[in-house]
Amino acid sequence: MTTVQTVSTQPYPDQKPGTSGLRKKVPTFQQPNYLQNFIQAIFDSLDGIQNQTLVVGGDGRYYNREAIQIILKMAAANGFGKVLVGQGGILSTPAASCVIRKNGAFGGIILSASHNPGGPKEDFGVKYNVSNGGPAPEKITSAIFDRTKTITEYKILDASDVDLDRIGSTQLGHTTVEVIDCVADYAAQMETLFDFAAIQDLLSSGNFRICIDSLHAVTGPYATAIFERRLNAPAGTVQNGVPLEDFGGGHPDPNLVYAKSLVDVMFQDDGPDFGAASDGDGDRNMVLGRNFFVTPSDSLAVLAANATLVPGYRSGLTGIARSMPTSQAPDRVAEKLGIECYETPTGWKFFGNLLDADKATLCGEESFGTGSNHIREKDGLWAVLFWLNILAVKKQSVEDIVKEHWATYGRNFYSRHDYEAVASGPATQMMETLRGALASMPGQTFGKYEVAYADDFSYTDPVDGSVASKQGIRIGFTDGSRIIFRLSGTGTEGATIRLYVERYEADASKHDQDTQAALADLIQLADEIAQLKATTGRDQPTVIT
Ligand code: VG1
Ligand code: CO
Repeated sequence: MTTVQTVSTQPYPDQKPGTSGLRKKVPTFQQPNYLQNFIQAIFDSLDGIQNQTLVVGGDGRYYNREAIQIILKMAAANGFGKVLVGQGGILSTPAASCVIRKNGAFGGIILSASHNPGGPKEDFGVKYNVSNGGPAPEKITSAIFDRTKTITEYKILDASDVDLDRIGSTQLGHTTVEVIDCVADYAAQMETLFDFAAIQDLLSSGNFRICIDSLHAVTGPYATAIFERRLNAPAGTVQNGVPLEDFGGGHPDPNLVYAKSLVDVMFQDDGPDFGAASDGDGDRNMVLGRNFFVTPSDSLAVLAANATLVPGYRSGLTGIARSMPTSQAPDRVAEKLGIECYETPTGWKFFGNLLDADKATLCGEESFGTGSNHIREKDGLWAVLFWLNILAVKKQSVEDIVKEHWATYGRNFYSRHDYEAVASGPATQMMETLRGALASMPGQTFGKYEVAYADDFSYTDPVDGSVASKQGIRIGFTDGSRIIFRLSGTGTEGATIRLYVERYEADASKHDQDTQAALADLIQLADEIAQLKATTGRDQPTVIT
């Protein structure tokens, strides 16, 4: 017998979703009813869930399985007709988006804190995706937050746990729970977009080696199935391919600092020709050539410029979209192609309307996120396959492709500096002080730089007219250079300040400079303007990319 229990509860004040869902330390989520409150708040904020289908899965981090059992029983008690859950509780973020779309689901709950570390004392997260497969827009996340502040009870089925490891259906009350292969739908979709035969030829040609690093996070099973099994890459191509609850103690964040295991393989003279890493939930990618790092902003620009070489994009792009702090390299490609390049706030949720309205085909963020209209999330392995498809057609090295791109379009030198886990008070104060100084900045000169505009970025969605304000402080100079300051909306400890710096260089003879050297005066200027070092008490950023 299974009965619906109605349990009384009290609101928690801190359940406001950030850039991508609610992220907190595991012990916070383990407080009595903490997860239950948030899940019930999600269900209460949605209209018409009765008999609908819900998709559930996560990146396999610590607390994933316990959370899924709770969510399944709550989904059943709240009247969903069917719940699709990835085997072992696993679904990468892009795979979840794919499964939601393919099955016409009402929405999905993805359990992940993405690039944040996992483990009993580390991070956990919950995000809700809507029926287009994409992150819930702000209208919904605000409604969820409002609901968490007034919640008094939640509903849960009194039933035994579902076996998450066995593929097949079970009944939870009136709800069918179907455990599905977590890779199949996703891998099948990739085959429709890319020329697998050409990539397979490249990988078996004997003179092209790749290394895929899953950083012990969710892409392990996906990468192994796609690269080693379908594309016949040698066993061992995927390293750190077994998802671990604590990601082996590392940050599952594909950048030059945290993906050191990949960097070590790629930055040597006889290293592989192509390398890539992905993050905790599989939506990010870092692409490397031998001894060569591809900036995510450049990666988006290169994919856009070469899109018609790839079957899924043969007929061209309707437009490109990038987040505001992403470099303007994609804008140059859009200009040449005669298409629009949209500039949105940070966070994938802002791309959803543009993709649904077919205003953009490719989207990207400087934070190693790239994706397209095939789903409504960024997609790490999709970007890797896109690169491999281009490499299979062009038969050039990664480095040559990027350098040729710079020679054609000019180079946008670009870097992001993160000051992680700094004190919240001073960081917020720093942003306030900057905000106060913006009005007087235009026209001022700093060394050779003259300020053309200075504002706090505000975005009006061209499809539904919704407005997002206070999305990052931008100081733009007359030569097109930019300095941007934002506070992260995904951290769980203190504040994280992000500084983004960009400078355009048309002269190809200057494209080989080291990025930090090429940006040194702007970085120095950013410190003078914002007093970053004084505010944070640090003389170095935590991470430079
Ligand atoms: C960061 C990135 C942003 C990305 C977000 C979620 O947000 O900057 O571009 O969309 O993480 O990505 P923030 O607010 O910390 O700067 V993921 O891969 O964590 O879902
Ligand atoms: Co992620």
